[in-house]
Amino acid sequence: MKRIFALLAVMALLLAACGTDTTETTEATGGTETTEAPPEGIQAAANACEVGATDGPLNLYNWTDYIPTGPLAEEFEVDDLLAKFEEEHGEEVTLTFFNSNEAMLAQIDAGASYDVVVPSDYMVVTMRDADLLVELNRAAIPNLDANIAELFSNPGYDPGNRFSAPYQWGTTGIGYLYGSIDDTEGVSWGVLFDEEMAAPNAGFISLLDDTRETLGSALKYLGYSLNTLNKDEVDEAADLILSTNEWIAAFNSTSYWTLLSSGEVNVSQGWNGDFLGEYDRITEYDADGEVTYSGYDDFGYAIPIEGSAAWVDTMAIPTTADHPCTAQTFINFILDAENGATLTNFNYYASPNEASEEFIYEEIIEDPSIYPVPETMAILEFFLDLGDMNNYYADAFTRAKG
Ligand code: N2P
Repeated sequence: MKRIFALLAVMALLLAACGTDTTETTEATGGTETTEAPPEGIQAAANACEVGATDGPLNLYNWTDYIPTGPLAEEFEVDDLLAKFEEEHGEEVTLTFFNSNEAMLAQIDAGASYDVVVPSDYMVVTMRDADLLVELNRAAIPNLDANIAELFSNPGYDPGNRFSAPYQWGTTGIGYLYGSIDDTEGVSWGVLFDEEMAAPNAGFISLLDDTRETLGSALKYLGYSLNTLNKDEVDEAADLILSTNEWIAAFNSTSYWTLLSSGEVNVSQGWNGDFLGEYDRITEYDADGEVTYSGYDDFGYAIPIEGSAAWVDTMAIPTTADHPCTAQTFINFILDAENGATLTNFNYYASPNEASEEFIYEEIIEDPSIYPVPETMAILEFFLDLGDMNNYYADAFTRAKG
């Protein structure tokens, strides 16, 4: 457990900084109480919800395969959390997947109604500043104050967790087939972005289809911040990605882990839990439960030496929600100690839920690809909301995809 405390100390510094960006997007926090009219509509409805209350079915909008349910929950031998919620609270859940923060934002912006969405840290800032999020009613979500590690209770992107509750946190890196890249001790982003280093795997490489992530990794490779507001640097990163069109197989955020395990790619940019969960899923056991084949023998995960991204994904209630009480009851349900552990035991992402730790599998807590060592944490950067530069990044990424 000692190792985790050292890691958390580094993480604390990173997280506290992750809202203090160079744009002016965070200034609204804290100054609203005295001047604003009493809340109306969805905010008033959310404020009136009592703990455990429901007001209709739950419409959940989440990243692909990011919550255990259906056949995948069975395969991973963990609780089906949606079925469990339905059973405990008597409300049906509809789950829809999205593939990037920006795709989710576009839907909410266009008025699509969801009760709970799962934005990453920087997107909480974007959505809050666009008045797209309901302020959480803490009385209806007691687990937010009771169970969340102190480190995650006052993050820079959302001081005091007023608009968001942390869901999982993780890193961005490279999943690879052993033997496909030379130096597995010091993997460089060059295996994706540099023509010569990528050559042995040409046609067997995938990149995320994600404005901030894909540009972010290219920026890191070039030695820049993944939050740079310098247009020349963003252009340079976009040009670099454009050049990879010669040797990559796909931009993919939704099934890259199976592309890797099935041999369609050898090297892939992606999120740690998606890779590690897949390596576990393909592990085989005999009748006595002994491992006969381990995915970890064939595949690895690395955070490149040039540095990379760390992120916190959160649960939030968009102002388009129809069922704010069910939404808050669901958030409280996910923040339960055992349910939070189920999430991590399925996702292979680290948990912000301190009360969950005793229920998380030992091998996950001990895995430095999931709970990184402090030296690794020190080369990670959180994404910040870019304010006026958001569109510039979006256009650059469109251009980069060719
Ligand atoms: C879901 C992974 C989502 C993590 N497959 C993105 N921050």
